[in-house]
Amino acid sequence: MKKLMTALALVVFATSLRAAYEAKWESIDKRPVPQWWKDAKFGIFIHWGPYAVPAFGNISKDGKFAWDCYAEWYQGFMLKGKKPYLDHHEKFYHNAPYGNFAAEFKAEHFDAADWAKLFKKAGAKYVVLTSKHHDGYALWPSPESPYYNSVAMGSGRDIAGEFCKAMREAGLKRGFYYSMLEYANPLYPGIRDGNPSPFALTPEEWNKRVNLPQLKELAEIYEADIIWPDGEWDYHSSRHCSEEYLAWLYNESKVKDTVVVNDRWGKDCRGRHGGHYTTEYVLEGGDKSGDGAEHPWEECRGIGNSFGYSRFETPKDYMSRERCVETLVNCVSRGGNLLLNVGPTADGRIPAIMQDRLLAIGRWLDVNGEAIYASSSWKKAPKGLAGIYFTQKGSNLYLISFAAGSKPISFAAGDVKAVTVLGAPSVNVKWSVKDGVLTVTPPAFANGEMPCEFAPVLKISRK
Ligand code: FHN
Repeated sequence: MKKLMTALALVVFATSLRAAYEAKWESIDKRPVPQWWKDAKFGIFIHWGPYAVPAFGNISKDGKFAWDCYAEWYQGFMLKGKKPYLDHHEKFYHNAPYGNFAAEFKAEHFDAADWAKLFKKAGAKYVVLTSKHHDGYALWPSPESPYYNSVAMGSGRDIAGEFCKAMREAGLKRGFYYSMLEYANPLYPGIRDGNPSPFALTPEEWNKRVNLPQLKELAEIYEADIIWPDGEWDYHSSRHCSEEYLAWLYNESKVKDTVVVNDRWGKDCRGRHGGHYTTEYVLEGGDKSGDGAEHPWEECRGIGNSFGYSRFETPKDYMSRERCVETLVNCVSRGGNLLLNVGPTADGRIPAIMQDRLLAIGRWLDVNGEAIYASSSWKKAPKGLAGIYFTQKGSNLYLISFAAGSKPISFAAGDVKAVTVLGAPSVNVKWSVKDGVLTVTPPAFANGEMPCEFAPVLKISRK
C-alpha cells in the first residue's frame, strides 16, 4: 500500500512538473524555440485556396513589392472597393459571389507526394500550408466550417490530411498557417469594411467557437509541427484567448514538446510574444530588420510579389535564381530563417517558374548546405561588404559572395588554419593572415571549375 501511494504521489508530481506553462505570456515566452526549427533555416510556405481560381493580383508597375499585389486578398480587396479587383471581377465573373470559386477549386492535379519531392529537392526542411486563409475556406473537413471546406465543396478531398501524410513520409516537418479573421463570415466580430453583421459574435465567443477548436484540430488530428497563425491584428491576444491555447499546446497537446509557433497571436504580439518572430517582405530594398536579433525570427515572402498564385505576373515580377539564394543567405547570415512561398494553381500544380527557382536553391544547397543548415550568424562579421555574407558553425566561418570580381577582402578572422572552396577542395585559394587580419582573394574559377552556378562559398577553418 505504501509503495502504491508513493508511486501515485510520483505520478501526480510528474504531471504537475509537466504542466510547466501557465496561460500568461510571462510563462509562455520562456519556452525555447525548438532546436530543429532553428537548425532548419529554410521552409516552404504554400498559399492555396479558392483565390487560386481567379488567381488575380494587382501587378506592381516597377516589379517591386506592394501589399495590394496579394492575390489571396481577392475577396478582401473587393470588400475594400479596390478598383482593379472590382473591374476584373465584373468583367470576367459578372460579379458572381466569391464563394462560387470554392466549387471551382477542384485540385484535380494535386499530388502531395510530388510537392514533397520538389520541396526536398529544394533543400527545404519544413513546409507550412494555409489551412484557412482570410476567406474562411478550410482545407480540411472542420466541424466549425461544415459547408465551406475542401471536402464539402470543390475537390472533395482532405487536402490538409494528404499534405501532412506526404510531407511526413518524405521526412519534412509540416504545419499550418491559420487565419484568425474571416472577412466575410457573418459570425466574425470584426467590422469588415462595411456594416457590422447582425449575427456577429463577441471576439471571445468567436475564438471559443471557431478559432480555438480549429487550432486544436490542426494540432491533434494532423499532429502539426508548426502552428502559424495570422490575421490576428483586429484584437488583443487576451480577446483571442491565445495564452490559454498556447498553455494547452505546450502542456497537453500531442505535439507539446516539438511544436513551433510564431508571434501572431494578437495585435500586441508581433516581435514580442509567442515563438519565433516574423517579418514579411522586409528584406526587400535592403531593410536591416532582423540584424542582430537575439530572438529567433523568420522572413516570409513570395518568389514574386504575391503569396496566392497571381497568373498575370511575368518573369520581371519574380526573383531570379540568384536572388532567391541571396535572400536565403541574407536571412541566415542575420540569424533568421526563410519561409519562401509558392502559390499553386487551382488544379494543384506548382507553376514552372516557382519550381525552377526552388530547384536552383536546391542545387546551390547541395553544394553549400554546410554553410547554411545549423549555422548561426557571425556576430563579428565585417560590415559594409556589398554582396558578401558570413555564417558560422563551430569554429568555422563561411564567406558567401554574390559580389562580382576577385578583389581581395580583408577582415579580422582570428586564428585561420585553411581557406577552401565548398564543393571544390582542389581549387587553390590565395590567403594570408597578418595580426589576426585575414586577406583572402576569391578565386577566379577556370571554366567548369566553379562548384555552383553562383555565389561560391569559402570555408574559413580556424584553430
Ligand atoms: O494578409 C496576409 C497575407 O495575405 C499573407 O497571408 C501574409 C503571410 O505572412 N500574412 C498576412 C499579412 O501579414
